[in-house]
Amino acid sequence: MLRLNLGKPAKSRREFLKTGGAILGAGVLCARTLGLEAKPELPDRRDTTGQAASNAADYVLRIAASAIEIAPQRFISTITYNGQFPGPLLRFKEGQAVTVEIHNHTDTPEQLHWHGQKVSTDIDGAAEEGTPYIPAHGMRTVTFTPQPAGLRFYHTHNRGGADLSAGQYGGQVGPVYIEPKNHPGDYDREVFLTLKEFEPSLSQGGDMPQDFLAPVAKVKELEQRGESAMKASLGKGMPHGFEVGYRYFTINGRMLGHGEPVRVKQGESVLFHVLNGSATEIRSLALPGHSFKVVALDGNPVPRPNEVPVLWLGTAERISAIVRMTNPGVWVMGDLADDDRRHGMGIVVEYAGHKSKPVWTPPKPFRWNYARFADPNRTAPQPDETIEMTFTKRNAAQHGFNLWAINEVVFSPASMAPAHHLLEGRRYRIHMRNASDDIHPIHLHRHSFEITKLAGLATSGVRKDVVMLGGYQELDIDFTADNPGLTLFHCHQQLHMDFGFMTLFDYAGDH
Ligand SMILES: [Cu+2]
Repeated sequence: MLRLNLGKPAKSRREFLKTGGAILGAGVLCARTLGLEAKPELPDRRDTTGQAASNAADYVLRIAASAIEIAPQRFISTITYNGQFPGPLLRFKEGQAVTVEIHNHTDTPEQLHWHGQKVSTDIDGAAEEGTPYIPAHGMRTVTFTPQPAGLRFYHTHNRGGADLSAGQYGGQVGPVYIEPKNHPGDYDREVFLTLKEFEPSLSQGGDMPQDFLAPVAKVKELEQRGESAMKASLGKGMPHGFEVGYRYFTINGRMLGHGEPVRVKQGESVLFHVLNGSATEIRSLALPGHSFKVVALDGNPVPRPNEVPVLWLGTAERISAIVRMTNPGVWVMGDLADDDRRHGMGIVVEYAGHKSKPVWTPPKPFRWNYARFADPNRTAPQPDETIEMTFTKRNAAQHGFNLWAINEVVFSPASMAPAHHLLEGRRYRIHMRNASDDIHPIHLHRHSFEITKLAGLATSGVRKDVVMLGGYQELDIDFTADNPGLTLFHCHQQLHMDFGFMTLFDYAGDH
């Protein structure tokens, strides 16, 4: 029996159970292991390990090595939050302060990053910004006001480097839902899905999907630059740099067919909150015979909700989408990559009264375009300043690992001087140019940004905190400098961020 702790005090315990029911139904972990059915109410501020939480904590998270059962009798040993995968769903209320106690039962100092939230550098969970570590075998209590509303998440911000048991390669990922003050309410219930691979290994050259993004406008100059650099390094006898592959694929910690299905009724509308919790992979998701009405990207409502046959999510991206259950049967909701789906990347959707072998049929080819959800009648305001960034790859330059540079600077813990200086209140545009053939899920900490130009086409109204930039393409994002303090900007692909793909902003007056 796994020992798990949910760490929710009595006052909001019932609420957690209510909302947690949705994920349990979707097969996060069975109620047996969570002990939820047996003990619906906790007697006091203790988590289920019997350890007392201090007075003020609304939630307790415990970082520790544990076993998770991804299929019957198939156990993964990894670092988790509270002994489960994903970590417990933390439900916050927009604008209502919350206190979280984070215990670190490992030998490694930890950073817990509140991804997608507008918090201070002291809370954010990035050593580069100066957030204090949660000491090994120690703890840290953080109090902050959750914002903005919507689907966020928490994850470790430790570096993995060449160590594929560290960083986000393990099980340190959990969803956060910040309830908006006013609910849209056009659905019957919510289901949270966290997509995650386990047992990573290195290979030379990968098979990442490259051709699903739209619009496509490869920039000749970037392509020539990237290809000549690659040719030069291969010509010197260098192999391709390392990529990461995985043995097991899961949704909510269970391989396809081995968890509880998502149980639905004909006619109901289910709001899926999908989180790509992968360290390195881009994921897709389709449900045969159904479409997804995308209502939010990275937790932020989109100006133009729109139906799509497939969801695509770069590392750390989130999509909230409503599915109308109008096609009774038993279906596989899964990744388009046959290999990954066969190794677990999917979950069964089962209509009430139907029992049969789950059916998978691939959707028609479909390209993912953020602008589909944009506001067609709005033009983004002009920025006060534009920051130019070019991303380059140095093939296999460090012990077989690719190094990554922003404007020719490879970020390293030894050289962390902020490269860009912000003035509070100004609107900045980052003009990003990708001189590599990889897709990069680009992330800005502590701020939301607006996509303002996609492959040469102006767009407006889509606000995110991670965006995929296609190979040899250009992309503009705008943000308002409204949260002073050091601010990290990086590719969220763990292998890229760990090997240089990072930079820091600071604000005038920070020092
Ligand atoms: Cu990248």
